[in-house]
Amino acid sequence: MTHALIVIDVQNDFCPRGALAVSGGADIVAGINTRMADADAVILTQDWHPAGHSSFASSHPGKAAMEMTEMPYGPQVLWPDHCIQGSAGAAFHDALNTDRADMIIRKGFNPAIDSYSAFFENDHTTPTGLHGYLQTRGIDTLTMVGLATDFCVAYSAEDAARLGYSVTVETPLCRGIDLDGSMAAARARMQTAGVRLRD
Ligand code: VGL
Ligand code: ZN
Repeated sequence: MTHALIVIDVQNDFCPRGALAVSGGADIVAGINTRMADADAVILTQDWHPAGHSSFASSHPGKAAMEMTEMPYGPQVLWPDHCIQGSAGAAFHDALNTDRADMIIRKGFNPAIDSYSAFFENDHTTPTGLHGYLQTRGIDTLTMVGLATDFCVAYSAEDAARLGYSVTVETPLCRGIDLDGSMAAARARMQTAGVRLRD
């Protein structure tokens, strides 16, 4: 068993005062740093959008943030502008121990497709490359923590379980957005996919 800790999107824009602040987002950072000690590998993900990204409400005239739209790949929540490449909001939280990371994987850089999951873009087809990286390192067991529980953490965990990894989400080291029941729905989907939720 070779075990990786996958730290999802612990970035300023998902923390208090950020553009898409997740309630309590900064409270998990110290615990995540501690959790790094017993992992064989630590991987960080970084939401990394070009300006004018298609997931931004500002790119859809007449639409407001948190409304839905239809994309060629299915329904999509429209977000406030966030995690713009190179911006302070896209940087990791200052207190996150980024030195411990073996790899940082960026996602959401394709202007036309959002990417919640660390494994596939939201078309569920375009790979990010993380699966290949984990396979070539012989990593088979994943612990996931970070932001947001009901979007990027959940999508990553579901994809990982479907790809055959043994996956645990440590919910005390995650925080969620909870938009229209998205937290309960995400928890149910993760469990159906075979993800272990450690509450
Ligand atoms: C996320 C919404 C948009 C996340 C990223 O990290 O959960 N949510 N982009
Ligand atoms: Zn995003």
